Amino acid sequence: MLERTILIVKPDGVRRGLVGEVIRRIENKGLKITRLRMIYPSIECIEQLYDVHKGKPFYKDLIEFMSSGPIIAMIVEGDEAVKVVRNLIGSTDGREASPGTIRGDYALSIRENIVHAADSVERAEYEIKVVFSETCGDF
Ligand code: FUP
Repeated sequence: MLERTILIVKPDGVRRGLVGEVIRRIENKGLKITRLRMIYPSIECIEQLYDVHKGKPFYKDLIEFMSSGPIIAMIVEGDEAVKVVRNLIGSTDGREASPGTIRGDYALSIRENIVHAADSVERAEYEIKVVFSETCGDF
């Protein structure tokens, strides 16, 4: 089933120069990047992106980290793109993520884990609306 999802290179991924590496893996897999935007996101935008985590112990640090610098947001399309991209990024904690995944190969932290991707078709549509809106941030 053809799907679209959102993939974000987080501030640590941008700072570490991993944008090209993330894009290469998406393209090598055969997925298509149909939109791409660099944004310095506002706190409000990140709060909307992570609305499901509001109230959790790590929420404040997560919001602070995600709005600490520019991010790269992409819309990625392909057969079962939601699941395929989630498999490419690996599990949340970089220390646990399998080698061969983006987090498994580049992250050693649960917070600074290089990338974000939506976990369902419904969340993808919601997150695309949030991040690709004019008010998410500039440049
Ligand atoms: P994921 O969908 O893999 O990005 O993971 P979650 O939705 O569970 O978590 C979203 C983000 O919250 C993670 F990328 C990093 C942060 N987080 C923490 O900082 N500490 C935690 O214990 C869990 C998540």
